[in-house]
Amino acid sequence: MEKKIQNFKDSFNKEIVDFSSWNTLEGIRIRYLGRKGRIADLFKQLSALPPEKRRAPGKSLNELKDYIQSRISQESNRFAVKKEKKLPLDTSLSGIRQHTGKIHPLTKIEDEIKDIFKRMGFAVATGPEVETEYYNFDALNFPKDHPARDMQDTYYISDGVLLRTHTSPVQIRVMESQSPPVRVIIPGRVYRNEAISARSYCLFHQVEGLYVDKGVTFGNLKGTLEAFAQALFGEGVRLRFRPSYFPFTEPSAEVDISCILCQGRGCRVCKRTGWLEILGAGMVDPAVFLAVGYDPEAISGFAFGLGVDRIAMLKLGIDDIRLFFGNDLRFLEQF
Ligand code: 2NM
Repeated sequence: MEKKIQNFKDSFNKEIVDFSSWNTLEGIRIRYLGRKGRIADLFKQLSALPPEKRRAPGKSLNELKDYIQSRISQESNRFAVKKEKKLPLDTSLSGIRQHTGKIHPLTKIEDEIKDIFKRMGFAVATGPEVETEYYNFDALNFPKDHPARDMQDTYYISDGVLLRTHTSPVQIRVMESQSPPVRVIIPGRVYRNEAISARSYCLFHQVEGLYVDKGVTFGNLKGTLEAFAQALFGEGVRLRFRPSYFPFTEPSAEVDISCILCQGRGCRVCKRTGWLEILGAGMVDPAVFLAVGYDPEAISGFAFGLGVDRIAMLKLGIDDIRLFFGNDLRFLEQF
């Protein structure tokens, strides 16, 4: 019995030295340690011996089993390392794609708009998206019964606290904190309870501007907006001012640019008018200056507001505003 055990150990040692692949290592394991392998066979022979003769060979057999197990796991570890090191580089395999982050199309257009006004000397200010009714409406000369204040149209957080419907409250905050001259733009998210469709969403992005100083005129407003529109849409773009009404400006205007898709000839996007409405603007109402403690007899100013989402849709050829908020890479990767 002891002799058999020693013979198996010798033959095992010979086999384990020159195995050449996983298959033969696994073959060796099965041959020696398998359920019907040589070790199992020896255990069977052992149990055939009378109990008093089992002790010594039993001990040797268990030692052999442990030895074989540890040698096999040693070799299999070494073989795994060898395999890793020796694998040739397969240059025909496709690589592991690194997804690079991108700037969101809305952010891109907002950055372009900000850069143009910065070059004209405007500072950039921001403020809270959760506002008080005072900053969002009262200080901006919205009468108490104005439809925009309706519970149906504005998201109220609690009594007198709401999600801002425009970035104009930040203009109030800026004017409260400094005296003229003021030359500032305010980009940011705003919220309105609209029926959601391809053209309107419950949140969108604005850039509003404010310029207050001695002797600021409507002519200054026209020149500023024309320079802005030509920088954003190209030298050839023309502007059209239509009389309008806003509570915080008097006089007020809606501002159109000549259609950037058909150059004003008339197409589907401009609904055959040749014009696209992109801005609201006007001369700041004296009531707003009084609310922030400015003297409307001493200074004047203009203000304007534009929707970043709509301009981004026009410039990038996007036909559904909801795509901006879907967080869908198939859309976002295109810009
Ligand atoms: C617009 C259109 C016209 C505006 C006015 C003011 C303020 F604070 F000076 F009164 N902020 N924003 C304004 C004026 C905004 O957006 C379509």
